[in-house]
Amino acid sequence: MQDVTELESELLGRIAAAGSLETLEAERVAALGRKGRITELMKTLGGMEPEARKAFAAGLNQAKDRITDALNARKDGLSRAALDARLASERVDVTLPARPEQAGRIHPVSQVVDEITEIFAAMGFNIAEGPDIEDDFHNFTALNIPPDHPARQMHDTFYLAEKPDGSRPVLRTHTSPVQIRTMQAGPPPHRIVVPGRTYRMDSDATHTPMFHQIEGLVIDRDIHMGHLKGTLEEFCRAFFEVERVTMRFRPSYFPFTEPSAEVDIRCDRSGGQIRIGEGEDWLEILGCGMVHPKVLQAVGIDPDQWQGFAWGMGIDRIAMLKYGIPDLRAFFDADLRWLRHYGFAALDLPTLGGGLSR
Ligand code: 2NL
Repeated sequence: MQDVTELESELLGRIAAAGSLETLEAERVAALGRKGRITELMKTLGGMEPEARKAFAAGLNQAKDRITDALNARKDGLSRAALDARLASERVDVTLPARPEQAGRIHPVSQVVDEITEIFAAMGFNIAEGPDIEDDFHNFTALNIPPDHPARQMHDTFYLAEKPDGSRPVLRTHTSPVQIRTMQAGPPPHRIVVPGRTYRMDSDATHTPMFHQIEGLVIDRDIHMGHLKGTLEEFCRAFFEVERVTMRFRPSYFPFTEPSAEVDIRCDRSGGQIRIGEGEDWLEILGCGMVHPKVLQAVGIDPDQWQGFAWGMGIDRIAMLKYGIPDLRAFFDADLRWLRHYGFAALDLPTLGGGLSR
């Protein structure tokens, strides 16, 4: 029978020499596995005289413990070395400039969202976001949209599968549910802008089933339409990058505002392109109004103490207008040639000081 001390030093030598986790595992199986060399010696204990067995078992167990310790220590060392090697191979110098031919471009929709949020952030608004999948209360009921309103019809709204409680989630048809959630989450005053994706069952040359909206909401004491007009006028000047814009408020109707208005700005359409702030024509850019008392009541705000105004605009059409993009559907084709042409440089973030679209 092989001397245990001799076997131990042989096995320890093999463990120390194992150069990878795979060969180390093979050494473990060869020593301690079911047919391993230590295990085979253990099996001979049964046939020994009691005295001899006691002494041999003690030595064998100690050898086994030392081999187990050596295996674990070697495994730690090899794992650490493997991790170090992987980290070294994955090392990237993030300070290197991007290669221009590989740099991505900012989509015009993202650019316009960045511009608009920059303008309102500078006026003291917070930016709020919320889920694309909404429930009936946040998308409709809280906004004073009654059960028989056309917007709730199956052919206008994307309904998801019925839940166990019988309710049906919807893809939000506007970003207003985010304002509802914000008003539920904390007390007034509120000043927020909400950009995001919205969904309606509509698809033709000028409508896509997913489109982008940005809405704004102000709730405070003694808020009136003068605040609404001043805020939107300031926004238009900044967004269209002109000295003055002439605005026109036309009476309109939304279930969630009273009174409601649509806003047009002066423009010139002669010469095949639209110029903002001059000329004889009008361009509709957004809808707005004073928040309906029923909407305030739905979120537990007392309309006798607090008032507010809100507005909403479509981003996609405004982006086409501002940047002279002719075809809406190309927005969502992910065509790299289109993005290279109409996209914006990734690090040129729009700022009021540095210029929005330069
Ligand atoms: C449009 C018109 C509008 C609102 C959106 C709103 C939200 C709350 C309460 C009251 Cl929580 N109003 N949003 C108000 C007026 C118009 O959007 O033409 N959007 C594309």
